[in-house]
Formats: sequence, structure tokens, C-alpha cells
Amino acid sequence: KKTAAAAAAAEPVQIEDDRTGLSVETLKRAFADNLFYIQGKNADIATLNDYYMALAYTVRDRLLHRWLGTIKAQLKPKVKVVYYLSAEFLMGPHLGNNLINLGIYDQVRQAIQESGLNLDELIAQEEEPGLGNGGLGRLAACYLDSLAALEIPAIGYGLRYEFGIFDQEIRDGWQVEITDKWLRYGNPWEIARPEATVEVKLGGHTEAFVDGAGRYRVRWIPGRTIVGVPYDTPVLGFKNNTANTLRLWKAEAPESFDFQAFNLGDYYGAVNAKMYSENISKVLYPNDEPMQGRELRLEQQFFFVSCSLQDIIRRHLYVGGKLENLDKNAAIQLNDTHPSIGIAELMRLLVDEHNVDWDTAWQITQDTFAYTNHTLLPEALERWPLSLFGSLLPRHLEIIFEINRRFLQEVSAKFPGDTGRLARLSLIQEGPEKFVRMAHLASAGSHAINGVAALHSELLKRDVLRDFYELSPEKFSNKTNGVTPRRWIMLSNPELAFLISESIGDGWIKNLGELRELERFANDKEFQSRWRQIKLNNKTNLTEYIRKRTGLVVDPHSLFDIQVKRIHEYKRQHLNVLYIITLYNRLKQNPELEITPRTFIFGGKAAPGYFMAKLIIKLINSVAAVVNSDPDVRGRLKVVFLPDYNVTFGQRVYPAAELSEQISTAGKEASGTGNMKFSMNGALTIGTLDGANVEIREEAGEENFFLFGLTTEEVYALKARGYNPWDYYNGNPALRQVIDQLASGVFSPGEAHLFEPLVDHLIHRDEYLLLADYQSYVECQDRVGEAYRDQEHWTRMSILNSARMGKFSSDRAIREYCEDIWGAVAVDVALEEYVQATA
Ligand code: Z2T
Repeated sequence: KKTAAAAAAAEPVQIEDDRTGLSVETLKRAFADNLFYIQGKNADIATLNDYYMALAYTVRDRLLHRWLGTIKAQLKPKVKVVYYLSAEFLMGPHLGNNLINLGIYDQVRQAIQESGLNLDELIAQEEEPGLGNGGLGRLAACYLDSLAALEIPAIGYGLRYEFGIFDQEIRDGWQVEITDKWLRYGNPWEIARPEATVEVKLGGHTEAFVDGAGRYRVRWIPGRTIVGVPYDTPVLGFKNNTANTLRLWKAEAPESFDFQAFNLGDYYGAVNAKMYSENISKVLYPNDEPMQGRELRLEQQFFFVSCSLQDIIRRHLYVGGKLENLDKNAAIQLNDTHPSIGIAELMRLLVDEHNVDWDTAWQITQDTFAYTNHTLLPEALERWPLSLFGSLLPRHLEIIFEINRRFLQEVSAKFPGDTGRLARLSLIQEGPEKFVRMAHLASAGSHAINGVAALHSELLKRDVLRDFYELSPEKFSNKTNGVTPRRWIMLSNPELAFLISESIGDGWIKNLGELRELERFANDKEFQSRWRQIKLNNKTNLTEYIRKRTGLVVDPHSLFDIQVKRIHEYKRQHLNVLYIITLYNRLKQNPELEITPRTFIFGGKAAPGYFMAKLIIKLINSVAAVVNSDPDVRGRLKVVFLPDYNVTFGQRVYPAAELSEQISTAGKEASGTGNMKFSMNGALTIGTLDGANVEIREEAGEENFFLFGLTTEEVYALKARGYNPWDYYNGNPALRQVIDQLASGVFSPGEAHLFEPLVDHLIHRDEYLLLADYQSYVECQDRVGEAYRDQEHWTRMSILNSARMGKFSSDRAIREYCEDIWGAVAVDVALEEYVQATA
């Protein structure tokens, strides 16, 4: 007679594993287990955050087979890996995105609901990793998403800042910065890999010697050593088996360090030195475009780049690669010049540490690196004083001199006698204080250089990198930015995603070009009304959030006119304000005036040391205070500044927008990516011919885009013949009234001079040509107001905008990088089997 146990063994029952099962029952059980065994809580005492953590671990368990499978599939001799080096990765919250990419959103929602909780509330618990300033960091995150979606082997390398971009509070209308303690409650998405720690040298001096083979060599005797500990976060592809890695380095003091001091009896000295080492990955520099030439910043850059290059070489050698073939297995992308010290560091590693001859090393380096430029603003181009650079990186300075010597020799051969050109191209800027020019190092040491929008790439060739273009035109190309439709449509705007999929199928998620099929619904009354209803729902949702955060009550039926981005003079938030005041004046002068009711919404952080940007925040809040409390304009005009704009808030804001403000001075915004997120979600754009706006308009059709302002050429021409803002002020009564009001304290009661610096700058210099573009902007905004009255037509334009944004998927951008620059192809991943460890 068989026992029950024997019967069970003969015929195994299908029981889902607690760590992989996807049925609602299993998910519920796994969630409860994690709450108990990882958080150490039960329902009696669990906080919302405990529930979030328990769910995060439940999801993490379910991605490990993909992650380990990916590592196995990609750590192979013939695989080419993309290494994306970036000082910033603005990933945004992981939980919701991982649910989408794993394709388990619905099951998890149900499991959480049946556990008596609400998934949205748990998702909202996550403290977003704000390891970036704005567009550049967010672009890196979208690119990692697309690399995984396309199954391209890739690792993102960066810094694990203990404090990311500051949290913004508004007090009395001014920005106040609060430390971002994002790791406070732990980070369930990362796994530390202390066994892969690397050492980084800093300071000290160099010594020449002759090695055993009679070769001239250089040895770097460092002043101090830091160790880098990697923390890995999985980056999932959309419904595939790929889970790439984001590897962020944390700086620590080497073990030996405290022993030395300890032996001398200097315990405090030892601890102090430890703190000094850990400073390197302590905090993200909160400046977006203008660079800040601080020593610690250079230390950060060199630290993460050196860690990453050592890691890349180790991986290459591990799979049996030869250093001469590094470029066959590795494509290293420099996200702006922040990691460009990598060019000198790879040369050092190859020549000094691996004994490769200079010419071979230089060839490998150039063939491996590629450089993306993100700005034309001269004040943002990185350059380091030679003295600072040499004291921190003495060996790298020598290497840069040698690169420069050979580089200028080549230039001379190509342009004999052209000394002006030599000076312009040199990696060293001469003068009373000498500098290392990082964009020149990046350009000389890379085989590919690109800008981030068509216009920007043209301007790069014409201005900032003109001489490099004349020297090596074949290196240059354009790679227009893109954003991921997974986070920026599916996750942010689920109702719209549902309507789209219902209408044209769900192929658009992986192939955004398919959105074109929506065009045939543009005139469909039924579809239009659903489209409008979804927008209204999203606006209502934002309205609720605005009320919670600011106490302001706004009308969801008013036109939602939104400008969210870093605060910067070139982005011209204050031009938007000039129009608001203009409208306000019209309403005051003519109380019966009928206008389209509008809600102006702003969000964005100012660099803490950027006085003018902070004053613009104060200006927006001051104008808001006057306008919002004036009964004469009630129901027609509202102004909101929403504090602490970040990825999480962006996810709420883009779906609720009807008008997207993209009003930078032509030639100043390299690309913009918010512009794409707005338009995909059905907002119309009011914008200049700047950055990617040009291409957005091209795709959407000029009749579906509100264009105003000078072109880049007109800006140059106007400045060349001598721009005088006074002429505009004197020639335009409405403008003059606005400026006079700002100058006389109408919007700063009791502080008449508050906005003087702003006004002074506008009427005397106006570097960003607000006054020149004012009239054109006002007229364009008036056309917007008119157009909004015809809701049917507006909705049609809105649908066409979304339908035609396929080009701006980061999948398209990544395909172009793979084909034109990286030579990277997809690699199949098999789920890793779970096998019990044996001794
Ligand atoms: C940044 O976000 C951008 C450029 C920078 O130049 C630095 C930072 Cl932190 C050094 C932005 C550009 O302003 C924006 O136009 C572009 O879309 C974005 O990078 C991504 O390319």
C-alpha cells in the first residue's frame, strides 16, 4: 500500500514557488512573508512604508532569474557591451516601472487589494532616487530602459550619491533647499557587491623608471587611496528576459588606512580620514548647466570613472579578451564631459599598468570612446585649472600633455602654419591661468561625437566644436534625444495607454511609430470625447494634488498651461510671467473682457547659488499671490508654483497638461526632453525653434504647433548688429507697463526694489532676448487662448500630436546609437535556473 507521501512524490503537485509565482494567491503569500521575515512586522504594527518594502522585495524576487540570466548571457567572449558613463542617473521610482516591465501590474494590483491595501499608496511610498539634476540624468535613465527593452548588453556606471538633488520647499515665496535623505529607510532595489571593490589613487607625484625590458615607464605614487564599492540595481527590459545593471560606486576608506593611523595612536585622525574618503560620493552637485570648478567635483568624476574602467577591463580579461581588442567588446559612452577624464585614465591603465605601447593604447582608446555633448552654453563647458588638476591627478596631466603634443602635431601636418587653429584646438587653454579643456579631451579621444537634436548638432559643428569638425568631420553625427514610452505613457497615463491599445493594439509600446494609426481617429467624435475625458480626469487628479500641496483651488475646466523644468534664465520662465502680468493688466483694465480661463502651473528647482534663478521663483510666487487673491480676475486666471518638481511629480503633470511651454531663446536649449513627454501625452506646444522643438513641430505638423520668436539666425544677427532692449521697452506700451510694475513693486508690496536686479538685467542687457520676443509670444499666447475655445479642433490637434511623436521614443534613439556609434547588437537571455548551492 502506497503512503500519501510516496504518492505525492510520484505525482508532483504544481505548487508555485513563493519567490517566482505570479498567481494572486502566491503574490499575497509572498508579500505577507516578506512583511514578516524581512521587515520584521505584522499587520498590527506595519507602517505603509513596511508594506512598500515588503512589496518591493516581492517584486525583486521575481526579477532575479532574469538578472542572473542576463549576467550569464552577457559575460561571454564575443559579446559587445555598451558602458554608459554618467555622473547622473535620474531613475525615478522603481516599483511601478518594474511592475510594468515585468508585465505583472494587474496581478499585483489585485493581490495588494485583496490584502486590504491600495497599490497606488504603496507606489507613492517610494522615495525616488534623485541622482541627477534634470534632462541629462533623466536621459541616461530613459536610455538604460531602452537598452534593456532592445536586449542590448549594457551597464550604466555612475556615483551612488548618499544625498541626491535637494528637496525644494517654498517659504515666503523663496526656494529653500532640504537635504535629500533618500537612503533613510533603506533601498530594496540595490545589492552591494563588496567583493568587486576597486582601489582609486589620488594626489601624490610620479616617478620615471626603466623596466626590466629596458622600457621607459612611469610610476604614480599616490598621496591617498580610496576604495569604490559597487551597488547594483537591475534595469528591466519591457516584457523580455533582459535585466541589465546600473552599477553605482560608493567611496570608502581602505581598511589599511585606519590601521596606519591607529598604530600611531591617532584614532580620531583615522576616523577623520575615513570621513574624508567617504565625502567623495556624499552629495550630487546641484548645478545643471554652469559648471562649478570645485576640487571635490573633479574627485567625484575621476573616482567613478576609474572604478568603472577598472571594472570594464576586469570583465574584458575575465572572458579571455585581449586588451588590443577592447573596442570589439566594449563601447564606452561619455554622457557629456563629466566622465571625460576616462580618456586619460584608460591611457594610464593601458600604458602604465598593462604595459601597452602608446600608439596601440591611443588607438584602443579612440575606438572605444564616444562623446555626447549636451550644451552650447559657454559657461557650462568644463575646464579645470592646471594647478588643481595637476595636484589631484599628476599622472593624468602628464598624459594629457603627451596626448596634446601628438594631437597638435597631427593638426600641424594637416593645417601647416595655422597657429591660431593650434591654439583653438589645444587641450590646454593658455593665458595667465591655464586650463584643461575637457570637451577637447573628449573630442580628441573619441571616434564619435554627437549632439542631442538636429539643430544642436549643427550648431556644435558651427560653433563650439567647429575646429574639431574641420579636422575630423567623419566623427560627427546627430542623435536626437528620446524618452521611454513605458514610464512616460503607460505608467504615467494608464487611461490613455488603455484607450490607445484598445484602438490600435499594444504594439506601440515597443514600436512607438505605430501611434500614427491614431490619426484615423482624429476626427472621430466618440474617440475625441473619450480623449477629452481622459485629459479631464488627469487634470482633476492634478487639481487634487495642487490642493493638497499648496491649498490652492484650481478649476479643472480651465486651460492647463504648464512649464516644468530647471529654472534658468535661458529657459525664460520669466517670459511666461511677463505674459501672465499682461493678461492680468488687460483684465484689470477691462473687467468684462472674455478670456479663456487659464491655470498657469510652474515647477522646477534653481541651483542653490544661482541668484537670478531663485529670484525668478520668488517672482512667480509673488505674481501668484497678487493674481490669486484678486477677486477681479477670479475664475479666469490662476498661477501655481508647485514645489519640489521631480520625476514622480512629472508623472502626474505631463498627462494633465494641455499647453506645454518650451520657450527658450533659440540656440540655447540643446534638445529638451520634457517637450517630448508633454506632446506624447496630448499637450500642444507653444515654443521657439530651439532644440528638439524644431523636430517636434516637423513631426506634428506646423498647423498643430504654436510657434513664436526669433530663430537662431535672427538671434545671432540681432546680437551682431547690437541689441538694445530699451527700444522694445520704449516701443511697446503693454510691455512697458509690465516692466514698470515690476520695477515699482506692484508685485512685491512693501519691498519695492525686490525685482530690481531682474528688471535691470532685462532693460540693460537682456542676454536671452525676452524683450525682443515679448510681442511675438503675447500674440501667440492669444492665439492659443482663441484656439482652445474650439474644443473639437483642439482635441483633434491633441490627438495628432500624440499620434506623431513616435520619433521621440528613446528606443529609436538607442537603435541609432547602436547602429552608428556602438556597433552593439541584441543578445538573447535565458532565465537563470535556480539551483541549490552545494559545497
Ligand atoms: C543637463 O540636464 C543638460 C545639459 C547639460 O549640459 C547639463 C545638464 Cl545637467 C552640461 C540638458 C540640456 O539642457 C537639455 O536641453 C537636454 O535635453 C538634456 O540635457 C539631455 O540631452
